[in-house]
Amino acid sequence: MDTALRFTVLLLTLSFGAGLQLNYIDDYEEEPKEEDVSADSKYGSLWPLPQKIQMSEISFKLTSSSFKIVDAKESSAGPSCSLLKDAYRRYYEYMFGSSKRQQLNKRRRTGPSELTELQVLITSPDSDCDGYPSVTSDESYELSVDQPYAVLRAPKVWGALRGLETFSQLVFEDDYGAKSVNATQISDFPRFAHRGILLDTSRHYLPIKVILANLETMAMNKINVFHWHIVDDQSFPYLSRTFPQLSQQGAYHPYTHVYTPADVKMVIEFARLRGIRVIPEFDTPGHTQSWGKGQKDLLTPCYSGATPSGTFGPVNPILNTTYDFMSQFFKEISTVFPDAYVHLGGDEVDFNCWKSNPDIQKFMAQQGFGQDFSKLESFYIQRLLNIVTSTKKGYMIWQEVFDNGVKLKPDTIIHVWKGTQLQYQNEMANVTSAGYQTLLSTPWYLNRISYGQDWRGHYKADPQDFNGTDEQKKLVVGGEACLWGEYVDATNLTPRLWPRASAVAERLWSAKDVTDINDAFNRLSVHRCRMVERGIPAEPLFSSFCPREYK
Ligand code: CP6
Repeated sequence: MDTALRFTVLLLTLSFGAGLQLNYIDDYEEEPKEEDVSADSKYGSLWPLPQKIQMSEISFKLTSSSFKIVDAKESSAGPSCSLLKDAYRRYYEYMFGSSKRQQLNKRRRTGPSELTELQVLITSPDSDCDGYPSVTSDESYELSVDQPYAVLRAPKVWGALRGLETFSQLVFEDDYGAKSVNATQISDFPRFAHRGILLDTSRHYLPIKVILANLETMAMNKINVFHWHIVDDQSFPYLSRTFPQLSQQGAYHPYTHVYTPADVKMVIEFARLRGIRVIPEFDTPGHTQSWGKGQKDLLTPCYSGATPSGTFGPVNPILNTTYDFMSQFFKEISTVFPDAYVHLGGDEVDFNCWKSNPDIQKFMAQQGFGQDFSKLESFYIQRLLNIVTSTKKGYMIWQEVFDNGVKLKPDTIIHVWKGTQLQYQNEMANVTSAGYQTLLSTPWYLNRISYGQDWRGHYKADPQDFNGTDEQKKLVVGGEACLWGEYVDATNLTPRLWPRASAVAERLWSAKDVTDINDAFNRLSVHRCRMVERGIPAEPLFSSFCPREYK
C-alpha cells in the first residue's frame, strides 16, 4: 500500500475511534443462577452469539492505564503485522475511548482482581496477516478470559479479528462506572462462510466515508462480505482506467460522484483490515443504461416499427465489439479487485427492445432460437462467463441465469433473490440438487420497510430451511442482506441498515438453534446501543433508551 493511502486509512480509522465510548451490559435484575451471570439475556450483549460460551460470575476490572492488547510470544504474527496492530488500537479505543492513553505513564499497582492483558496468539504458521480474506478463510477463535491474563487464540488473523470484537463486547461498566469483564471461555466459528451486505452506489452515490463507516459496522457484526453493486442503469460511478469515458459520461457527476482507483483501493484495504471481502457487481446485460452513455454501440438500439426509436435496451449480444469490450473491461476488474469472485448480475433482462430490433431477430433465426429470448440471454451470458473465467476469477450470478439453463462452472454461486418463502425454498432446493452452491437474499431485502419490527422476520428466515439432503444443505454458502439504493443515500443508509442487518448477521454466524426471539431482542437492543455509542446512528428496535445517548 502506498504511503498516502496508508495515511488516509489511518486517519479514517482514528476518526471512527474518536466518537466511541465504551461497551455496556444491561443492569441485571434476575436472580443470579449458578455458573451463569444472570441478565436480561444470559449472555449480556454478545451479538452475534458465539457458538460455545461458558461465563462465570467472577469478574475482573479493566483500567485504561494498565490494560493492554499484545501479541503472545509464540504468535506467528509478529510486531510487523499491521493488521493486528490496527485492530488492537481500534478495540482498545472501543473499550476505553481514545483520550485515556496519556494515563499510561502514571501506572498504578494493579489489584488482585484486575485483568491487565489480552494476549493474542496466532497458531497457524502462516497468519494470513498480509493476505486477503476468502470464502475459505478460517475465522474461528478461542477466547479465555481469566487471570493472570486473557488469551485469544486463533489459527489466522481473521479469527483474531472476530475474537477481538467478542472480547470488546464482554467488557461492561459496573454499578460504579468501572470497566469489568466476567471470567469467560468462548469457542467460536461461523455457521456460514459468506455473510454479506449489498450496497448500491448507482441509484445514489455513496460518499467513501459512508461506505467505510458501514464496513466498520459490518465488522462489529462479524459480516465478512461487502457486495458492491457499484453501477446500474442510473449511474456509472466506477472510474475505469481502461474506459474512463464510462464514468465521465455515465456518472451523476464526472469528478464528484465517482470512485477513483485510489478510492477503490482504500475501500478494499479498509475492508481487508476488518476481514471483509469486497465483491464488485457489474450487472449485465440488463441494468446497463448508464454504460451506454460512454460506450457507443454497447447497448441494443430499440426500434419502433422499421426505424430506431432513439432508446436503447440491454447490452447488444450479437456484436463482436461487445465481447471485445467485455474482455478488456473484466480484465481490468480482475486486477483492481483482489477477491476470487466477481458478481456478474444477469437479473431482470427486459426482452422488449431485443424483440423490436430486426438485426437481433435475424440473429435469433440464424441461431435457431425461435422467439425464446432467454436463449439469447444465455448466449450472451455464456460468452461473458468464458471471458471472466479467462481472467481466473470465479463468479456469482443472480438466479435467473440458472433458471434460464446457462451452463455454469461447478464453483459458481447462484444468488437467490426472488419470490415468496415457498418459491425461494424451491429455488434453493433446485439449485443445490443441480450441485451448485447458493446464497440467499430473498428474505433479507432491507430496502423494504414497514411500520414495525422488520428484524423479527429477517431473524426467523434460515437459508438451510428447504427440502433437500445434507449434501444439498452443505452447498448453501450463506446469505446477503440487500439494501437497494432507490430510496437510500448518505442521509438514511446507516439507520436503515442497522440494526436490521444485525439480525441477518446472527442468523448467518450463530448456531442453527439460536432462535430465541426474546433473548435476541434483549441482546440486540444492547448491541444497538453499543453501535450508537461507537458513533453509528443505528435505529431503535422499539420504545427504549440507551444509557449514554448522544447529545
Ligand atoms: N436492481 C438490480 C434492483 C433490484 C435487482 N437488481 C431489485 C429488485 C426488486 C427489489 C429491489 C431491488 N433494484 N440490478 C434485483 C436483483 Cl424489491
